[in-house]
Amino acid sequence: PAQGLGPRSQGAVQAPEGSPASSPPSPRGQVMLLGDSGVGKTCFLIQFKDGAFLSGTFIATVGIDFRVRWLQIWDTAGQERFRSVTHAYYRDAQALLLLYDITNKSSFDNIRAWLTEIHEYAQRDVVIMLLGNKADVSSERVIRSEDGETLAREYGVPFMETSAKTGMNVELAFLAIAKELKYRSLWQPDGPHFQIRDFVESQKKQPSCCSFL
Ligand SMILES: Nc1nc2c(ncn2[C@@H]2O[C@H](COP(=O)(O)OP(=O)(O)O)[C@@H](O)[C@H]2O)c(=O)[nH]1
Ligand SMILES: [Mg+2]
Repeated sequence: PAQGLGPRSQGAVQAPEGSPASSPPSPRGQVMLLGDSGVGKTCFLIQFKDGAFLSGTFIATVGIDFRVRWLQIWDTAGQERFRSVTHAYYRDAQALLLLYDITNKSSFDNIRAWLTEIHEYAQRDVVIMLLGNKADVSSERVIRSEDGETLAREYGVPFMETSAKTGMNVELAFLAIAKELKYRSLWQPDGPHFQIRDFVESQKKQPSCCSFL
């Protein structure tokens, strides 16, 4: 399994609205979490940062913003309605983690709208990863793993199912992004090759049961 970003030693930076504008400008890899309200974006970040899962809606309206090594990660909050993310945010992002909830069909159906928006406003070479979150709740699953895979293939983006609760594939998502951004920044014609989709496919874990539902 993938290891190595060591986020837990880093302090959190509280930023109202998760605004990138509140962070000092830097050459960091900027990573933004997107997806409908309730899909688990904030929990996903807290699991990565602290190794903890917080249930409930305590942080529903506040985004968090923190750094891990050279990644700067921010969360969108209160902007999850379609076309409500400030377009400047997209411009600054080098990578986007796009989440849906495998127990919520509309969050999955909205992924196409999110991708349309991303293609309109984000940097052309932005790294996108599609994540089907809450994979631990197999009893309430309404979106099959294959459906996520098919959609991801259609858009040419890597895909995994994740759980902000158990931590499944959470660190891997950031590790894959970090590797891809680093690879791009160091790219040389004869240099080593890195394919984010192959990396994710070779490292990702599957939910323990019922993924064929
Ligand atoms: N079972 C389970 N619940 C989750 C998971 N991720 C988030 N949740 C719950 O889903 C709700 C919304 O999570 P939150 O992070 O606030 O979503 P956000 O609006 O996208 O930031 C909360 O009640 C979380 O406890 C997960 O992976 N598994
Ligand atoms: Mg949130």
